[in-house]
Amino acid sequence: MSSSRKTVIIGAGGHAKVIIDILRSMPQIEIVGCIDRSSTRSIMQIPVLGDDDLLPQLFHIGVEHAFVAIGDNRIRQRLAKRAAEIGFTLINAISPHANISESASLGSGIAIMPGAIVNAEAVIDNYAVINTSSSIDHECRIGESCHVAPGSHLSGNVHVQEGAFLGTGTTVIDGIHIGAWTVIGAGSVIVRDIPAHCLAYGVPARILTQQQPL
Ligand code: JB2
Repeated sequence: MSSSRKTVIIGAGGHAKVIIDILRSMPQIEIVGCIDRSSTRSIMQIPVLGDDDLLPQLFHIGVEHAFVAIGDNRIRQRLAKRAAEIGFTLINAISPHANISESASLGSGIAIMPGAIVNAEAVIDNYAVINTSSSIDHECRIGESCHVAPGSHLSGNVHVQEGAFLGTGTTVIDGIHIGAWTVIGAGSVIVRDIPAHCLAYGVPARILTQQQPL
C-alpha cells in the first residue's frame, strides 16, 4: 500500500478553504498545515504553521508535496515557483465533482473546483484555477497561472495566455485569444481577441486600458 503524501497548503484565506475541502476528499493526501504571512492560527481545523520561511524546513522533515492556494495570479505563480525550487512536488486539487475529459492535459499545481467541466483535448497549464461551475470546452488552452472565475464559460479553441484573469461569469465565443496578464471584468462577453496586459469589460467587451508589461 502506498504511503500518504504529506502536503502543505500555502495560503490560508478563502481560496484555501475550498482547496482544503477538495484535498480532504483525496484519501492519499495528508494535509500537515497551512503557511501564511498573516497571524491566522488555523482555518477549517488545519493549523497555520508559520510563514514562507518555514517551507525549506518542512521539506527537509519529509513534507514533499505542496499546493499554493492563493487567488492572486502573480502571488500564486511566485510562490509555486519558489516551492518547486525548494523541491516540493506541486499537486493538483481536482474536485470529485468536476467533470474532466480523459483527453484533457493537466499541468501541476492546478485547482479545478466543483461543477467545473473541462472538455476534450483542453490543456490546462501549471498553477491555473478553473473555478466553480465554469466550463472549458474542447481544445481550449488555459495558460500558466490563469484564473477562470466561477460561472465562466469558454467555447471551443479559446486560448488564454499566462496570468490572465477572467472575472465571474465571463462568456467567450469559440476561437478567441486572450493575451497574457489581461483582466476581464465580471459578466463580460468576449467576441474579439483581447491583447496582453489589458483591462477589458462589457457586453460585448471593450478594452478600457492596456499597460506595458511589468
Ligand atoms: O506571500 C505570501 C502571501 N501573500 C498573501 N505568502 C503566504 N504564505 N501567504 C500570503 N498571502 C495570504 O494569502 C494572505 O495572508 C491571506 O491569508 C491569503 C489570501 O486570502 P484572501 O481570502 O484574501 O484571498 P484568497 O486568495 O484566499 O481568495 C481570493 O481568490 C479566490 C479565488 C478571493 O478573491 C476569493 O474570493 C476567490 N474565491
